[in-house]
Amino acid sequence: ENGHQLWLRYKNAKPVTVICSKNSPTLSIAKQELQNGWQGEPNASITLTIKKDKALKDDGFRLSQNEVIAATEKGVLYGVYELLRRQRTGEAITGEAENPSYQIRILNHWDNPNGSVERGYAGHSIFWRSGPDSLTVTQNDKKIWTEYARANASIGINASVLNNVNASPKIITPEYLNRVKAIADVLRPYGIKTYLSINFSSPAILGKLKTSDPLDKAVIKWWQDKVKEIYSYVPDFGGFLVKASSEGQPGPQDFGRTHADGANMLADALKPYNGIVMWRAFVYSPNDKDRAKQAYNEFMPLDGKFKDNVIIQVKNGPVDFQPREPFSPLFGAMKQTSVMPELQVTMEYLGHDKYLVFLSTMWEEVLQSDTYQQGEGSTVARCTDGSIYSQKYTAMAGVSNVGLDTNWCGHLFNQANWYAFGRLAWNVNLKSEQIADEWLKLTFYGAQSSKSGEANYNAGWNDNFLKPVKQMMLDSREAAVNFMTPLGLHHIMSANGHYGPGPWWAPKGMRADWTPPYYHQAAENGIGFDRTKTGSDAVEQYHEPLASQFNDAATCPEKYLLWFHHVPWDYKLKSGRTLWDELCYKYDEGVNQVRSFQKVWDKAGVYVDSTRFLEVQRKLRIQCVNAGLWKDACLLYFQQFSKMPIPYELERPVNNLDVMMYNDRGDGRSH
Ligand code: BDP
Repeated sequence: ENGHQLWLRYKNAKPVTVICSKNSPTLSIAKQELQNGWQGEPNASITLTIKKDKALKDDGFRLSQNEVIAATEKGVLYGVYELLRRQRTGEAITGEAENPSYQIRILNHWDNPNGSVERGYAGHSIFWRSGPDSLTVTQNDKKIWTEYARANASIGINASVLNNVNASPKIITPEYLNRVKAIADVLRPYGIKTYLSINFSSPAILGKLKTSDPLDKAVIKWWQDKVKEIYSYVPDFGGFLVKASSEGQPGPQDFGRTHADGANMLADALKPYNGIVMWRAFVYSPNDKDRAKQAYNEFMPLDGKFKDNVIIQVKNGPVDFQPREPFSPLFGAMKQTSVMPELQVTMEYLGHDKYLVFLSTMWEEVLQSDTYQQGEGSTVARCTDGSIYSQKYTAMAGVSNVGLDTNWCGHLFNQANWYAFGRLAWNVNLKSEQIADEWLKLTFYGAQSSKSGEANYNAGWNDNFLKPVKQMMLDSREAAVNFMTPLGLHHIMSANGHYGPGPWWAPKGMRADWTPPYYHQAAENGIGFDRTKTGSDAVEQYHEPLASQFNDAATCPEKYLLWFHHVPWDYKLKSGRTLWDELCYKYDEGVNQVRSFQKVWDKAGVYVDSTRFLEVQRKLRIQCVNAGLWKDACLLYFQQFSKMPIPYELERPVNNLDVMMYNDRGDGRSH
């Protein structure tokens, strides 16, 4: 047991006959999956039917005990995976039509051509590697790509961007396109379309043109030719993901043009092939007073100016994938432009491969946030899935956490985040409780109990296992918020590693908006970023009643308090405690929560095979040590400003501030 099988553990399958009048690579996969994983009546027969059905969208399906009906082959495949999933989890098989919430359910791989993965914590890239024969496609490559494709298809993911948004221009040169083609050929039968991130300066760098100005005729022609060339390798190529004029990446602004000029030029080149542009709104410049406002300020004036095959890809929060942020105010505000959420599956700011954090609850919180943009109920989900605004394309992106590690994701429980992303992109209204339940039942299906030594086909279903472990997953994100960034604090991680605590980190000459003190603003008069009307006025970017609610410390949800307000240390919170005391309580609670997860896991261990059990146990220990460091670092550092005692009923810090600061070498790994 090494976790490599993910949630697809086909143990103890029963014989089944599959009837399907058509044949194709996709349908063969569907048949094979049924034969390998059937858990229904032994010797039953099941029919795969492709037919038009008004209630079914392209990828949708309808299930019964012995039939999968869909309008397309892909739909059949999704139906088969759903049927097999239900057989293993024991969920009822009902005849309702099931359709995906978003048309494009896409993973963004931040993989570099040399095989490294930006913010990847699970080993090297599955697509790229360094070395002399780095572009040779091996049997091993194909094997891992097939397994990857299958895992994605099983949860409805139908698109992948194969390279980093900080894109190397060479990705669209012929030698790399050969490999892209090889990957696309493996992904295709699983219903997955291939996309690439491009570098906006490619015309100058690769084509040796004088400029990459999107309005320059030669540049336009260069991209048209390049797109044509790409489609000759990958006839169903999906399109481009673009990070432009952001964090040092080239973009249209280098030439005095707008994001719309840049995006539309590429969109026009892709249009004849039905390709699309996913243009990222992750932009901010060093000099602005409030980084959180900038994407909105730059993009709102462009609303309505984008072509219909452009989607603006917006990170869930206005700053950057923090453990907790309010939703980005761009959701719902851009009314004449297609917008898609970008979630981060890889745990850049949430403990890498070391912490157990089930991200589904965080995404659910964002997706179900009400923007009020079209009255009550205008949730982020409804503003992006086509329910409120008509979008030609709807999509949801997740920054992938997959690498060459045997268990794919570094931490076994990080697999649950990959799973949750796929499930939410398929059904944006699923509850995290349901997703955790499914994942546990599937991931521990047939697990060998270290107590009885037997493979227990009900391991995941045993209430002694399922209930507490599920609760641990559901509590895990709030625990991380508590011991890292409670009450609306954000971006106080150490330097570039974004892992351990670093509220002090501010080297001379560093861009202020890359340092924690910019965000926490701790001083003798209090702590927090003033984004009220008298501060940076970021509240104004939200629709009423949110703008007023966030603007007033008394009505601002406490979980966002220090996001929107600079509050005196003795400010009274709803609990009756002062802000300082509450902060101490939150950090302490976070540590205690992780301690309690250790107990939950140790107790549940008897139902799990020992390898996976021990691995998670080890990681929980690391998380505990780290949670303690977070608490001690933040409390002792902030105490220099609050000058108030840590409430005496709480455990005292056990690490000294000067030692922690000394040990922080900026890579976030020093602890
Ligand atoms: C930040 C990451 C950086 C990414 C950037 C992005 O630290 O590595 O390149 O986001 O999303 O969170 O472009």
